[in-house]
Amino acid sequence: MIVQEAVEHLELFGYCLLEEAIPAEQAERMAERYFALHEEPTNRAYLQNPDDDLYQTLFSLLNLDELCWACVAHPDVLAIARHFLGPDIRVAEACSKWVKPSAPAGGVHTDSAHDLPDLLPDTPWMINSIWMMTDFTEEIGATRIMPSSHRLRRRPPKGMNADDRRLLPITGRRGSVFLWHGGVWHANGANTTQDQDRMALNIAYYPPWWNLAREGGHQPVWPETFERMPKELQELTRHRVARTRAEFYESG
Ligand SMILES: O=C(O)CCC(=O)C(=O)O
Ligand SMILES: [Fe+2]
Repeated sequence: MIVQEAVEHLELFGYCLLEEAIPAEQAERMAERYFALHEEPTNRAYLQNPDDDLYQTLFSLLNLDELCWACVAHPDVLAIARHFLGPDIRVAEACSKWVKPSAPAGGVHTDSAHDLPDLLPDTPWMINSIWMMTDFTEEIGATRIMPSSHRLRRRPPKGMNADDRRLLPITGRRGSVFLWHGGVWHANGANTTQDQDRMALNIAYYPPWWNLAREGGHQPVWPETFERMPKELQELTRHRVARTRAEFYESG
């Protein structure tokens, strides 16, 4: 899908899919690396919820892994995000999301909307993305999205389940990426397989007026990481360089 088509699809349906945006072999290497990083005891501090074994989010990936850098700065993804958020976009966090066999579905939600008004803003406040590091099938826990729900500008009704038939599983081959508007209703699907693991790379883009300190768990870019980054990645992350979360997010 070319960028213009993807932009139109996202505008209308709240999401778009870029198939095989990186080679499958590259995604396989990344998946392998992320499974290992999740198992590393020293990385436990960066897990969103260390008590949830079946659905794991590992923050601080920009520091822990250089393989994700090419995805974060992928030209087509940046062009789509900039269309909605303006030229000076910022990357808030890159994290990996492992859905293990037997993991239940997540709750249906909008993103980064917890302290926004009931009538959600007309202006997009976030474009989120997920890279499929393993093939995404319905059974493995592909993300489910309700098309066009961002146009309602409200949160999903209480009690809406991820298996609601109005939600569409976003499936594709490893190496594909999909993007969505923060206001679209979505959830991770259940992994109903016995032996297949779902691995995703999740990267969130925000406009310059967004307060990046609002999200719990996000980690800063370490100065030594920042120094090694290519210029374009520095442009995207220069607003949150610090050694610890406290130093940056809890100082003001
Ligand atoms: O893991 C998933 O499929 C969904 C993750 C999600 O809701 C998010 O990154 O905002
Ligand atoms: Fe989400």
